[in-house]
Amino acid sequence: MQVTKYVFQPHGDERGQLVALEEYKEVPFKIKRVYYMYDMSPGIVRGRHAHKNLQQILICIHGSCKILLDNGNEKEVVLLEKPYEGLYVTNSMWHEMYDFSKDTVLMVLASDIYDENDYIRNYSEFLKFYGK
Ligand code: T46
Repeated sequence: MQVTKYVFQPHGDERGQLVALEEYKEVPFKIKRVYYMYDMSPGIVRGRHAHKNLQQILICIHGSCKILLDNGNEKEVVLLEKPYEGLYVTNSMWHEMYDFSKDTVLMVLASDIYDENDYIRNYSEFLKFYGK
């Protein structure tokens, strides 16, 4: 299973670190939306869906969390714990985010605006949609 975890280049000096992300450069798509989540309750799971078209990069800019990726044939768990790492989640990946540390801020760069019709929230439908 192909999992792409980007390691972005921080611009560091004695003042601290800065990471810059540009569309079609560090990020392989046009960025049409940025959203982030925080204050996750202990033990909760978010996601549990796939997308029909959306591409995304998940960046844990503070704290840590795990992402389960499932392409319908194989599953893999990825730990995000560095603010300079980005996990590429393509449309065909069922994904679940869990094991959030208390202070996690998970930021997502997305290739399109929010559209509930792009979500596949039922696992059997996901398998069917992608011909698994
Ligand atoms: C995804 C994972 C990684 C909006 O109104 N606009 C938005 O852009 C988003 C992302 C969400 N919402 C509303 C829809 C729901 O009422 O915010 C609420 C929570 O969304 P959801 O339950 O889908 O959140 P997650 O954390 O399960 O999933 C989110 C993204 O929705 C999803 O696309 O891939 O993060």
